[in-house]
Order: sequence, then structure tokens, then C-alpha cells
Amino acid sequence: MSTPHILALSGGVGGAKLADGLMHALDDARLTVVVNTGDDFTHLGLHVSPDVDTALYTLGGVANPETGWGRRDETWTFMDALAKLGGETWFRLGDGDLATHVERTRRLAAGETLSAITADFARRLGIEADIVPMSDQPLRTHVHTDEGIFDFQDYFVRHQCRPVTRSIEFTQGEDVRPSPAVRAALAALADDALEAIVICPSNPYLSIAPILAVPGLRDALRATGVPIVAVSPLVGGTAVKGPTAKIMAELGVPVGAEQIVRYYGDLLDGFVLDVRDAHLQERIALPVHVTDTLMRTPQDRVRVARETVDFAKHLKSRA
Ligand code: FO1
Repeated sequence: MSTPHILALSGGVGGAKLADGLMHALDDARLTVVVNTGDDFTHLGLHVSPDVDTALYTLGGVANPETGWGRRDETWTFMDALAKLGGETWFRLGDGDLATHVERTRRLAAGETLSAITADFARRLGIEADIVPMSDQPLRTHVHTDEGIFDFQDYFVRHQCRPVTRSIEFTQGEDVRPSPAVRAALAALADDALEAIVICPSNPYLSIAPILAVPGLRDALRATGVPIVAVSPLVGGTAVKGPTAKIMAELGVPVGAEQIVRYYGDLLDGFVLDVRDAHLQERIALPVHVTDTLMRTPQDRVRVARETVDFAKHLKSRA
């Protein structure tokens, strides 16, 4: 008998929390977390892969609990020394985090793929899930704003998401394709081991859209034929963290969970709606599970994960 398998799509902090909940909730099932790399960039000569690292640190139990990104108990000697030399300090790399970027950059230069390096880092952090970059080739997110076009981290960190978003663009070379680990996971899923695909509560426009923009990936997910369920990134009509609601307003779409469902379109079979938005349920033309989606504690993460998987399985049994 094949091992049951859950596939999750994740961006940054919110997505990683649910992925962590899934890892702890699944007793005998395997978890593959496909992570956005549209935010990756070269900084200070290093390959920084923020969402991959947020997944690694969160599932590895070493994430900074205050910021959600970076490592816990971090020290900042490198950053302080860099500041004294007049170096760039708008993007903060802690000393422990720096080791990740240095080692990743060295291994990429030696010819290893981002997927292989990430899998090895995950193993060394003792993570019992596959953390998989969406692609080994660069696909980058750019934000068109009233103040010009920004690379993602320029918009997000340097400008603190202040410029007004007009549109979001993904640039990619001709050879961009789902990473081998994503393709292997989808092949395993087609063997009927897959129980569900979960779209974590990450920003749909900035974090999940780049994953779905990898050529062939959206169709491959749909072709698995298993239930695809998204967990709402909005709680009480606004984002727990980050600019989801601000961007929706600036793009001129209604700011509400029902719009997220519309945005994902035919990809979804079900939607997990926060209890504070329960009144929107009648506007959603899909099966909906209403629950408290706020993940303040590790127990919350596991509870939301369990409810999401049970909901998806229920959809499967109805199919
Ligand atoms: N986010 C910030 O708001 N400020 C930072 O200085 C910052 C540094 C940073 C370093 C490494 C890393 O992996 C992530 C970091 N982030 C920082 C978070 C990151 O830019 C965003 O949260 C994600 O790209 C969006 O998901």
C-alpha cells in the first residue's frame, strides 16, 4: 500500500505555521511543502531564499518567534560591523542566518541545485517533511507601483510595502519548470497516495501566485484529481501579517475572503474560512469549513491543520 501524502503550497510566515501544524498533525502521512522562491534575491553577494528559510526554520523549530523570519536567539555582530563600514543594512541578516546564505551560495556555485541543498538543510535540521523549492530556475516577483517597479525585497522590506501596487509581474527564463522534487511528489500523488493539496494562508498575490506561475504547475496540481483546499489568509477581513488586504484594495478588488476564492478560481474544491468572516459563507460557491484560523500557539497550528485535512478528506469522499 502506498503512503498517504499531503502536498502544501506555502509562502512566508503564515504558510510556514500551517505547514508546521501539518507536519505535527499527520501521524502516518508524508508531507511535501512546495515553497515560493519568487522572493529570492542576491544580497551582499549571497543567494537569499527567504520563504525557503522561513519554512526550514519554522519546521526545524528554530524560527524567531517575534518576527517569524530568521532564527531564534539570533546575534547581530555581522550586521553591526557592516553598518560601521557603511554597508547596506536595510535587509537584516543575523549571524546564524548568515551561515545559511553563505553555505547555500557556496553549494549553488559548486553546481548543486536549490532543491538538493534545501533537502540537505532540512535533513540536518531534523525536519520530517520534504521542503521543496517550487523551481530550481529563477522566477522572480516584481511589484509595479505608483513609485516605479521594484524587485520584491525592495518593495517589501526596503520600502515596507508603502508604494501603491498597480500590478504584480513574474519574470522568468525560458527554462523555468517545477523542481524535480515537485514533479516527483506530483507523480507519487497521481499514484493515488495523495489525500489533499492544501494552499496555506500565505499572500495569494505575492506568495502563492509565483508558485502557480511556474509553467505547468497549476495544471499538474489540478490534474492530480485530489481535493485542493485553501485556508483563508484573511481574518476578520484583514491579513494577520503582511500586505494582503492593502494590495487587494490597491488592485481595486473587494477586500474579503470571497475574493480570494474568486482569485484562485477553478483550482479550488473547498475553502477554510475564518470564523470572524463566517457571514461571507453564502457568497462562496464552494464547500466551506468555518473555524478559528488564527495560529497563536503550536496547538492552534495542529488544530487548523487537522481540520483542514479532515475537511479535504470529506470532500474526497463526496467526489
Ligand atoms: N523582513 C523584514 O521585514 N526585514 C528584514 O530585514 C528581513 C530580513 C530577512 C532575512 C532573511 C530572511 O530569510 C528573511 C528576511 N525577512 C525580512 C523576511 C522576508 O523578506 C519576507 O518576510 C518574505 O520574503 C515574505 O514572505
